Amino acid sequence: MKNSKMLKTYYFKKLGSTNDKAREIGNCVVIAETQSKGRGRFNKKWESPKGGLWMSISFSPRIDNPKKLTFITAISIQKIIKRKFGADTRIKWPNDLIFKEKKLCGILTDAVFSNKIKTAVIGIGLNVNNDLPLGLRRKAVSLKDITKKKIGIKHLAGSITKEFFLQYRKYNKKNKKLLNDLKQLSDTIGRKVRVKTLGGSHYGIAESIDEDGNLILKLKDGARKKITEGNLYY
Ligand code: BT5
Repeated sequence: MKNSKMLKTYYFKKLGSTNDKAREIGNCVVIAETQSKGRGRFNKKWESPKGGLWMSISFSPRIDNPKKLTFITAISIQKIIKRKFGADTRIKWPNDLIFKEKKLCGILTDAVFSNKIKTAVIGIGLNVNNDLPLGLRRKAVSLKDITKKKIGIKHLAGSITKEFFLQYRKYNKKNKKLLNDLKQLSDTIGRKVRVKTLGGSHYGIAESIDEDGNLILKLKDGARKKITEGNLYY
């Protein structure tokens, strides 16, 4: 499945999580007005009030690394936001789109593995016309805040899906190009960061992203540490 035109889009008023529904239906796009169990990585809560874009794309990719599907999605949304609204967003490793230090969009790629990925579900949480809960206002932002305009959600979702498949085809066999483009748009490379992983916290300079999409941290003593996943704090 490579063509967005082949995917049917399903709209719901309310769901637990669009990722779960998209996995259940398969080969589709699912959009919900609100989610009661919207989730981020490590089962963190994703706030999904009315007015935001909460969507998932489910398909069988040829790319067998979920991180890379997340990167392609982030690059696609970055491009759409630049093209439509003139706003420059940057990509915070591994799955956020940031505007002026605030989180505009988060991506959660769930993959069902065999020895290659069988099905991937790419969940996109993009703050559009929605208000943000008080607790998030210092660190999150919406397109409404940026553009001062109300934005058509369905149309935006269509543009994102189309752009995603365009970029997916472009990067399908071009790993180097994907990582180079990602680095160009990276908000993370060069920054002093703290990474909280299951194994503990690590401090260092985010030096690079390796060919598998891992973050390479340069530690105080000059040694390199490969970070496969974790929460990043600047
Ligand atoms: C993410 O996780 O950023 C991935 C979010 C993916 C959400 C989409 S919505 C459609 C689909 N269906 C789902 O159930 N999920 C996907 P992570 O990097 O772990 O970030 C989670 C953190 O982001 C939370 O702990 C909060 O601090 C913050 N957060 C929660 N809701 C937010 C929001 N609406 N806008 C900005 N930040 C938010």
